[in-house]
Amino acid sequence: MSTPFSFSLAATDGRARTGVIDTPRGQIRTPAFMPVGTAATVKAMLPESVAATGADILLGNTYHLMLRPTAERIDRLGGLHKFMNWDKPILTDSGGFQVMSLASLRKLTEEGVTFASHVDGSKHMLSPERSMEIQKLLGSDIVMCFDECPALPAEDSVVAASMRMSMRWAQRSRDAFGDRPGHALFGIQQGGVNQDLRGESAEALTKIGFDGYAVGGLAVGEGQEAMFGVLDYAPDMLPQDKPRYLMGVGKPDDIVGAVARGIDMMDCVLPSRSGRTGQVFTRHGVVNIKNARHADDPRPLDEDCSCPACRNYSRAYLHHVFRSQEMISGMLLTWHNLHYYQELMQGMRDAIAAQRFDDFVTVFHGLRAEGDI
Ligand code: PRF
Ligand code: ZN
Repeated sequence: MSTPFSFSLAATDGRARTGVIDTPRGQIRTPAFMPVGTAATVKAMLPESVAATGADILLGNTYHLMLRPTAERIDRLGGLHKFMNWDKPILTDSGGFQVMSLASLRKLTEEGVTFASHVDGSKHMLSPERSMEIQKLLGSDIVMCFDECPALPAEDSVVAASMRMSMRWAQRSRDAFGDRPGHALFGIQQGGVNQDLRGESAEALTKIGFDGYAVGGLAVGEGQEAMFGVLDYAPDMLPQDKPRYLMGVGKPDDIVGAVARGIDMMDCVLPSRSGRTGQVFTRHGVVNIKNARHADDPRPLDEDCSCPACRNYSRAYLHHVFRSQEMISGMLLTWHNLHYYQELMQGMRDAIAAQRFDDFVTVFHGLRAEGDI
């Protein structure tokens, strides 16, 4: 017996919200951070390790998986959850955004987009209908509408035309998705940094009706101040009783600022990618493990962190394996970074529930300002 997809708010504090999304594959505690598992793996992590960091949901990518190993093959093998050994919820992005950043020979029309694969140059097509079909073949729990996201800065006329096409694509996505109990379809608001266009987009999406609403088109070159400027009004344009997902964000202070402005879900490659480039997130700020000052340091990365990298290894060891390009380096640093992000989310959920989110934010910024890490 599968329970349908539903969202319940447990508490709010200012504009910050905490609650739970119920899905047939389990609960997603919000605010939620979704680690990125682009190619059916969170790089350098076993799925059980990702779960151990506290993640309730992963993000997968239509674009990468349609090219390799293909959605049809994943479907034949029993779906993405079974294929990658992750039985909790998976949200999949719809592909258009990745086509624009990764593929070549792109041709964008009202119908959709054709492009050449970044893997082998082969030609492919994505449209709202094809994206819905692929995300269904993957077995995605939360399906994203097919949209287009212009890079910023851009002229208002360009942003408006793109947003209006994305809204027509949102209707086509809704029609193609159909009725799939237990699976959710999220709309994606566009409109750049223009309040009127954000409002028009929110109205179009709300009229169509979705199980959740993403704020798309941010963190694409506008900077944190402009992004927060949009987040000061954009989430409130979307329905109160549905989850709001800020796509592709961000650094820890972006995440705290987004939650403060009413965002419930986020995803970003930063904690996993940085784990492989030696950038470590701690409550005191960013540590670069490559730095020679760690070579003789017997202390853990973060005294207060309970992850395996901090419990069992010194900074000297982590520095050594990073410099030696040993694979355990990416494994340990990714684990730490994902653990840090999930602990940040848990801290925010607890603080919102206890009505002390402002204090949480003050302490968060205070620790980072102390320096000397
Ligand atoms: N649309 C989709 N995926 C995305 C974005 C978007 O606007 C962004 C923007 N930050 C990241 N990923 N479909
Ligand atoms: Zn740690």
